[in-house]
Amino acid sequence: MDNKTMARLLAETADLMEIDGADSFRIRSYRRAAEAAEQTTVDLMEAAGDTSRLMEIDGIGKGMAARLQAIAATGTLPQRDELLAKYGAGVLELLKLPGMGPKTVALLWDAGVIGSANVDSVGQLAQAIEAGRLNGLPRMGSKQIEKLRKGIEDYRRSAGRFRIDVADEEAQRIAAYLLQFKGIDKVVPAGSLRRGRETVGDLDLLATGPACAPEHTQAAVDYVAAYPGIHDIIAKGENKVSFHVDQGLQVDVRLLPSDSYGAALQYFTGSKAHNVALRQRALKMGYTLSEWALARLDDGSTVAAATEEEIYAALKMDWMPPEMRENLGEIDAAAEHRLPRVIDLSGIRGDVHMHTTASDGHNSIREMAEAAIECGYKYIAITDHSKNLAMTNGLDEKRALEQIKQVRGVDREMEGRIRVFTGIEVDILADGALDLDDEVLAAMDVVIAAVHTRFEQSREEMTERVLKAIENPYVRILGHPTGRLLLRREPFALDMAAVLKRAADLGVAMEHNAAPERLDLNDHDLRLAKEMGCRIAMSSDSHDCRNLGKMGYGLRQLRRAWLTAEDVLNTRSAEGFLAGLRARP
Ligand code: DGT
Ligand code: CA
Ligand code: CA
Repeated sequence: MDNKTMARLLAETADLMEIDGADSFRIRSYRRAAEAAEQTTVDLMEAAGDTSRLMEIDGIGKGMAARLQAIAATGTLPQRDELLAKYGAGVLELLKLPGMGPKTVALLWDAGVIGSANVDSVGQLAQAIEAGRLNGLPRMGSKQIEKLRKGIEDYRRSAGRFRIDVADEEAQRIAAYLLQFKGIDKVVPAGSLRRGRETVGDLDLLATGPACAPEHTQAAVDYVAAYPGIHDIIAKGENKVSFHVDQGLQVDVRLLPSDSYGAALQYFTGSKAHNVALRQRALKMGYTLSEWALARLDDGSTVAAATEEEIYAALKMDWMPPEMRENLGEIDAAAEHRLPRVIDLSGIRGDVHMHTTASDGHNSIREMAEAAIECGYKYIAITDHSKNLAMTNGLDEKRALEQIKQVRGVDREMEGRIRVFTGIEVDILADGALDLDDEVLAAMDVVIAAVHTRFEQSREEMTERVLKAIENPYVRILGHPTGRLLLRREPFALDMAAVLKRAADLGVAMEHNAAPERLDLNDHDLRLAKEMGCRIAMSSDSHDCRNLGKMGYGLRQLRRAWLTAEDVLNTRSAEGFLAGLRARP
């Protein structure tokens, strides 16, 4: 253990004692000792056996010398462990948020915002902020709360996972840079990004080409390490460079010879669980599988290495899309040649959730229709917000009826180039009633019902609320069914199985909201929805015509759920789509 770590343990103990309301004199002696440990040139581990040597250090008395000796002997302090057990290890994470000191943590603790035994105190705080439970607490003005919210966002960006779109855009920038190097021919993402996971822990990029041949990689490695977006380099090896980019995302770039490229791609795509299961299968067949090759166990000769297809074929399996590689049954399915043909982007023929300038969108109905034609769509639905969402300028009954006329007008003017359906994203009120009269809903093609407020309701209340909403006979799609915002707002509590079951009975489709900050329903619940017999409608939820057509990240989630084109309503023709929605009363 180095001096810095010992200093940190003392400082953390001081913070925990302050949260606990300990005597300020004692807290100060810990803080002073922490500073002394940080500053001193004495190696504390080495000096730990000699109390008088420790006490010679300015700021360390007899008590603190004993604490340092305890740390040296055990790696921790009993005081620290006790307080961590009381307040939960997550409070140390909380303290890293900007503007968050021990006093504020104590305040949150006393108010019940954070609880013991919870390691995710930051998550608890984020939920409390979203639910408005910080409002009215002492010293918690709206500015302070906003600062905390922003701080959590930043913290998660730097310490945790990153949204798939953020990682993907970074991957594209790095790939464009690498491809400028002579001798790098191909750059592809591996890891969780290639599998299409909604968030990415770190970015794995594989590069190949003549410049990546073993023993000749130095120039290419140097080139990678000179990427202008690098914040700091973590490691630079013979064929690998790891670094952080400015926003905190870690990137691992590997340079690989083309003859083992397939094995590396397979290995680094993962998932770990898929690889473990695959390696077991290989062993049973007398092979060993590594990042270099599938090889024979007896003489080590290579069986397959250049492409993924060859490796899977040698294991007597069908190749499968990376999105399916989570060890959720795909290994057996591939061995028995019964993998489903998962949906691809070319199957999407329409987008049925979007906003215009009537509520909080940026473009007119006509502009959205023209943009959708550019995307190759055959139909769209215009679904602005309803009046309860005043900040979005949501439509009341009168405006909604006017908009129906406008949409029908644009639909006629399009002269069959595209169909434009009428619709609304009607707000589900706190008690499950809908925000617009039934007569208005009855006049529309696509009624999406969605929760936008009171996310903090109990699981029972929320389930009852959503179930009541879909009982309304005009509701045809349940929009972003969990209300989550990735890395920002947790899904609300909901008995998903009960909702899916009732929706399947009623013929209400589940939305997959493909906006990368939502991706709602998630892959797991999409799978469940299919099992329960629900239909799925994927939508962009565009507020801008430039976002139309961006359903790629959503599509990845559908593929992760093993959905086929038949499971998704907007793979159908305009008439087929309407016919697939719940029948009107
Ligand atoms: P992430 O980064 O947390 O979003 O998830 P991944 O899946 O990208 O994980 P990562 O970056 O740790 O590793 C990339 C891939 O490398 C992983 O999906 C499978 C492979 N891999 C890494 N470590 C191991 C391991 O210990 N055993 C096996 N079989 N494969 C591994
Ligand atoms: Ca990764
Ligand atoms: Ca990695």
